[in-house]
Amino acid sequence: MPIAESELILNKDGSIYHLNLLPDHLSETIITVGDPERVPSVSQHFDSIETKIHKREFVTHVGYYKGKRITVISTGMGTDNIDILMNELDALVNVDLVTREPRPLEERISLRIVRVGTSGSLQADIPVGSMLASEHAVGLDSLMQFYPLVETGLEVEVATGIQQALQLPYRPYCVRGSDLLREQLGFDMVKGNTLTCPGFYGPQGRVLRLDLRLPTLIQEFQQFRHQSAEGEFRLTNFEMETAGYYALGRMLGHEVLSLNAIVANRATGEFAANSDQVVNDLIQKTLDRL
Ligand code: R1P
Ligand code: URA
Repeated sequence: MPIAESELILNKDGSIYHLNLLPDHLSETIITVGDPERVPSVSQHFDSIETKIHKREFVTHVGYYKGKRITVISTGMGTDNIDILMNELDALVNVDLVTREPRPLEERISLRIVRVGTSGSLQADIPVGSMLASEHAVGLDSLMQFYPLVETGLEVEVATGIQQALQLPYRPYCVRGSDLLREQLGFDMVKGNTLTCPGFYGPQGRVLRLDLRLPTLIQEFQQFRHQSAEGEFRLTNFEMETAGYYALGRMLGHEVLSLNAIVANRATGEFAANSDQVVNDLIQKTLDRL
């Protein structure tokens, strides 16, 4: 059955609705960033830029880095945007946009998607300036209320433990990212478990003028531990997209890794004076290892 025009929306030139891209614009390896202004910070390293396209917060540059074709796309902030990004990227490679039919299983393509983002450390021993590769992500957002994500026993245990510690009215979701990509790109980085939050302030325990429902939120996150045969699990850092990437990547069959430049430390109260440098170093390292 072809997918209806209202469900898979294409622009007049045949490109996909929000990303504004055609299948030819995608390389197998895609770098994603939150900030649209970070896209040129990546593509400035390219040998040549083939295409520049933008719509809303989705800015895309396609080019070559040391002979390898790379697509870099900005997503804006939050897992609601990651829902759009991942579904549209997948449709570009795994749906025939002319017949509107999903491709048969044997023709499905698995993309390699690497998020290069900023993040706040939760632990004093992960200082600003660190680079962190997310092994697991825990989603405090509501995206997975709408998809049948299958979690492992450990993932369910961790998510249930966090729900209890924070007295949350719902269970978060927990997903492991690509070990393959982490070993390739993040082998010398801090291995972390990332909390994906549906906001920057209250959901990450920041108090400006509003009190928090749970005043000890930050301490609960910092002190949370789960023991299993795989060892001790602790939460390491805050951001706003990784769990959405990992969950949708698992369900759609793509390899996904989140790399984090630690620009804030919530245990010590520091913000990196050289945050742009930290991000640029992470971009350079990622490009060189892809
Ligand atoms: C908040 O400042 C934003 O920074 C982090 C968070 O995930 C959120 O999107 O990532 P980016 O720097 O990639 O946007
Ligand atoms: N991004 C976040 O979401 N939180 C931080 O503390 C820093 C960057």
